[in-house]
Amino acid sequence: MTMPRRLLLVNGPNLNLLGVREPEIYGTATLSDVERIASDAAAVHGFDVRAVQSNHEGVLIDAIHDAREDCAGIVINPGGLTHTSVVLRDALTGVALPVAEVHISDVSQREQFRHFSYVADVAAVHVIGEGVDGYATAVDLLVEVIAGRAEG
Ligand code: DHK
Repeated sequence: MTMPRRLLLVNGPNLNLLGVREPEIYGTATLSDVERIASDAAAVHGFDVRAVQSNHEGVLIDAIHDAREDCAGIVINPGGLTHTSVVLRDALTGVALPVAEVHISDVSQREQFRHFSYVADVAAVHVIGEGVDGYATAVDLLVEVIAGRAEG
């Protein structure tokens, strides 16, 4: 099968509130802005993006499972599930697609409970603390990983 030229973009709980939520931490860009940033970055590489945001863990897991059908990789900001969710991690390992983990804020400089990520060692790419532009960086780096794996 030829490699699908599509990425799944996953944003977890509370990221629908981007733009109004703690702007001093997350900035003023909205979720729509984030999805456009990722789509524009992907388009440069000839990829499109399917975006999902949910406040419900199971919806995110179903979207990750569905990505097996038609996506070459996953860009994910799991929000607070980063620090709590074994099942989200298991979904990512289960589909075995390359993963880029994104955090808008620099979680290493915040509360101790944000320092641990269940996704970190599953992800091939980590972009942390670059604001919403980090989504474009994550797309660029993930496409490199995908291309490298396609070459074998
Ligand atoms: C977003 C969240 O919602 C938090 O729960 C994480 C992450 C950090 C971010 O920086 O994008 O701790």
